[in-house]
Amino acid sequence: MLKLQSMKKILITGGAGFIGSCFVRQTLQKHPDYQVINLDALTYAGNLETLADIEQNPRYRFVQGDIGDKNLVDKLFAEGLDYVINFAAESHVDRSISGPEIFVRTNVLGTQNLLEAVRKYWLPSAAPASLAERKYLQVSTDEVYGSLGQDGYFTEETPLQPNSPYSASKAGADLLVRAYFHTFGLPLLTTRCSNNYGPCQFPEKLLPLMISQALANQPLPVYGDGRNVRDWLHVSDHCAALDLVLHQGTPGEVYNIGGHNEKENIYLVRLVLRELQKPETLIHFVQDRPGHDRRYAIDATKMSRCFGWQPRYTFEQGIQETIQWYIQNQSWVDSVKSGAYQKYSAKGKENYGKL
Ligand code: NAD
Ligand code: TDX
Repeated sequence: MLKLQSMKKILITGGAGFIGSCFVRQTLQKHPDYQVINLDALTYAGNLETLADIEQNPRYRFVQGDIGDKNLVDKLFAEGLDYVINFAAESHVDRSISGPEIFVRTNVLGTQNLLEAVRKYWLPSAAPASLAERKYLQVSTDEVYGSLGQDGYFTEETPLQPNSPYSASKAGADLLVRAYFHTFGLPLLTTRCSNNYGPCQFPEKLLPLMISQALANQPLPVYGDGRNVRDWLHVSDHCAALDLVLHQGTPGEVYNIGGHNEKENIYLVRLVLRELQKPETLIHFVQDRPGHDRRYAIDATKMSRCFGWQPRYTFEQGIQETIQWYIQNQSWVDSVKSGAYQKYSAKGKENYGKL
């Protein structure tokens, strides 16, 4: 077993969220020679209960804090980081419509703060060889491309045409990554993924919300005509793709990640009701989301061409497993909805004090 000092260090921001927590767990399993630092502000969407099983792992450390906090981010970079992967974000489109400001602060300015630290700590001292071994990966979304008509796919060359404050803030961050690569020659990568599903997703997003409502025999609110299309990918397939890009990707490049599982929302909602043996009378068509993108579909051929990546989950298997997970983990859903998980934050604060 390697000593902690000789291990590689990876900073995972937003590691207490839905996708970040999956990536934290995957990294600890897949890279026994890595130390993981999870920097997360524990907003309403961050939940350490999700990571309770690994909190005693000596290769794992949690730091509660904001990616926009210059002093804190500087301290972490000063410890010597080999990899940084940025999941930290405000991630819900509806919240960006009711309150855009925090989206700009976290998603744009927070990312810029991380990029400044990369510039400050990785550029001046780094010999070209060590710079080449270091990587920063910005986890972005297909929503930056805007909306598709009935046909076609988003490729990495599709122009950015974000339509919501959320997607505009993610696009802003993507453009900063692009600019910091071109201007400063930093080892920066960007991925853009389609809609994720799987365990531990906050129950404001379509699938966990619909499961939770159906289990409680409450109305399932479907926006507009329910025929908007999303391209679904299991969270563990997304994380496996991110690990490949982080280690084998070419700096300056963008990689699209998607599952080729285009489904209308109403199809997914009916599937949930069938699996749970609940009546379709629970479906309530409600007022549409303002600026609601009609269709997303990702062309992920670059990922398979460059790295041989393919999703492991079929849509059917992944959705069934996910529905079962929510049935068996209703206490997790109740806990994050009620905010009871905040008790775990106290531990994080102690950790932060130890910096
Ligand atoms: P999430 O909302 O579940 O988690 C976000 C995490 O970031 C939370 O733990 C939260 O506490 C933390 N956070 C928020 N603001 C912070 C700040 N200022 N400093 C530090 N931590 C902060 O989001 P998610 O669904 O896991 O998404 C993760 C990333 O992946 C986001 O960048 C999102 O844009 C991107 N993405 C998500 C999807 C999806 O379908 N969920 C698809 C493509 C890309
Ligand atoms: O109550 C609802 N009713 C409904 O019809 C909710 C919450 C959503 N919807 C619709 C809107 C979308 O067409 O379902 C679809 C999916 O909605 P969300 O789960 O809010 O996801 P989306 O807006 O597609 O964005 C997601 O995918 C890309 C994530 O939230 C983003 O973080 C990610 O970047």
